[in-house]
Amino acid sequence: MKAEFIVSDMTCNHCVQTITRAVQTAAPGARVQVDLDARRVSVEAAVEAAALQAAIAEEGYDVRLA
Ligand SMILES: [Cu+2]
Repeated sequence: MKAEFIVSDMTCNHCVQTITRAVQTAAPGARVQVDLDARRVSVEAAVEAAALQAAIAEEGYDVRLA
């Protein structure tokens, strides 16, 4: 499954690390690609997009499907 998210308050590499870790905890083995300038997170994982979105939101980020 592939999912694209916009994380509007992802502003620095610390955010990128936090979000990447949250996604990989929710979906072990997930492939995560981040475009910090576009505030975009692309994930390939065997987990539903809603679960990934919830994992990112739980870290305090404003996340929506792209
Ligand atoms: Cu940050």
